[in-house]
Amino acid sequence: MRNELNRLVNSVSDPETKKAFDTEMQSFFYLFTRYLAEKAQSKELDWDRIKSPAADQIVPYDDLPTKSDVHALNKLAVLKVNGGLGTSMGMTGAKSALEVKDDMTFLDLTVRQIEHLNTTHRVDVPLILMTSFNTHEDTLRIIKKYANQQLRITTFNQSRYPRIDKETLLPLPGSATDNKSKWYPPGHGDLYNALMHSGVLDQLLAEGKEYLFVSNSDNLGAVVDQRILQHMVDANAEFIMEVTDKTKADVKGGTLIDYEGNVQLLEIAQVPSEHTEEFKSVRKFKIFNTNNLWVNLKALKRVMENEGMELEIIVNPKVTEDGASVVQLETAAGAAIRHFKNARGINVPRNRFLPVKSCSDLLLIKSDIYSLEHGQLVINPNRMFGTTPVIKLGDHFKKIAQFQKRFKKIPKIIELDHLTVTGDVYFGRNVTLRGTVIVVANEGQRIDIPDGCVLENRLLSGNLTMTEL
Ligand code: UPG
Repeated sequence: MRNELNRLVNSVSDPETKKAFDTEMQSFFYLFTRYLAEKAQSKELDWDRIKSPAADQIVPYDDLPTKSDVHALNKLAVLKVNGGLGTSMGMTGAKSALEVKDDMTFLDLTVRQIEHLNTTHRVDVPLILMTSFNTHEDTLRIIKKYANQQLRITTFNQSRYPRIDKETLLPLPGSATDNKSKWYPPGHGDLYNALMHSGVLDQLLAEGKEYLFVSNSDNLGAVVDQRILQHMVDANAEFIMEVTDKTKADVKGGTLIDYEGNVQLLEIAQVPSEHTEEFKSVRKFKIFNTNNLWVNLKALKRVMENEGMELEIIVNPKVTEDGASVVQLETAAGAAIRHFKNARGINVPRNRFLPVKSCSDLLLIKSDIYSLEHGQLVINPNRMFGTTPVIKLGDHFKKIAQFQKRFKKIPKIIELDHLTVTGDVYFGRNVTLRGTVIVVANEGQRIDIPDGCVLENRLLSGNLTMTEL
């Protein structure tokens, strides 16, 4: 592996690019050797030793101070991890470039949220975007239009690591400029390395920034919360992870656990297959990581310089477009929790976690259940119930292109409790769905819901018979 990596580095001629690439490959090599060592030791989590975190390790949101000092905001920067593609929704570009509401993308909404924060409090919180080689261009295209505005937006690229052949354990690319499909961004845990190597960490510290609020670019609920920031300052907590009560919808992601007295992150990708159902249930694991993280920047610099940010390796097996079986070694940002002093979880209300992981999530966010206020999603006051409807769109709606084709217009769902749609179904314009609606087109059949149709407590099945529920 080392020789192969040297060969990749030597394929670069520009000295500066070569140096940066060499650093990147060294970090990759370090991760790879750790992976080999763990593999050799068959180091695995002992499932029976996993416990829920102790009550004093998770602070309830209601216990946080209600008064906050605006000065702390001047020491804050906001960062969105934005290196991932929307592949699970069939997208080939950056997920954050998807239009989610009122013709605005995730990124546009984030910009509005921070502009509002800055004007309301007369502060200067900058927005930082971590991109990857996959998302950089999309991101620059969107933020270009904010170039002449007051909000400062900084972008930096995360690492690009070579995919590894599953059999030979050698890197897939033959040169530094080899095809995109032979490389991968190594997870959002790469944030800390990339912040340091890009010089952005030093730049923030030089500007007097002390706190960094990190979140997923697909979580529109992740707005700056002054109560959490104030708690961070008061408790001198170097790292905070916002967790929320786990629901059955929370399957793709991670939870906080107590493992031999240490609080640490457990991602679904680390769970042995025989325990995945247990992980998905809400019995053993009662909280979920929102990936809204608050990091003390001085402490981060200390950890990076003194001990290095070693994070649990997540092994992600994949098959490339050319059919090659590869392995990707990734890390998750929340795993950094064990490196910091006074680190803790805060159990936050659900409105701080509105992830868009599927087209079912997208339908909800685009619908009349939510409206926008300064880039923030707020539940429509006309919604009678405190909860949002459960939406289950079948495989025909999995990819974004299909979703857009199958909904000529997003239906009105303000009075909906539950929607299940399976099979080849198309929705016309101005459709209203109320109560529980189930639409099932059987194999070989197609259902077209006509324009203006109102479905209330209806089961609509293959032969278009309507049954009252
Ligand atoms: N991302 C990067 N670089 C990468 C991979 C992802 O910036 O190499 C970004 C991505 O753009 C997105 C965010 O990270 O904004 C989340 O990525 P994703 O791969 O969708 O992670 P999840 O499976 O959603 O899991 C994360 C946390 C998990 C948490 C969950 C909450 O790992 O612990 O429960 O987010 O949604």
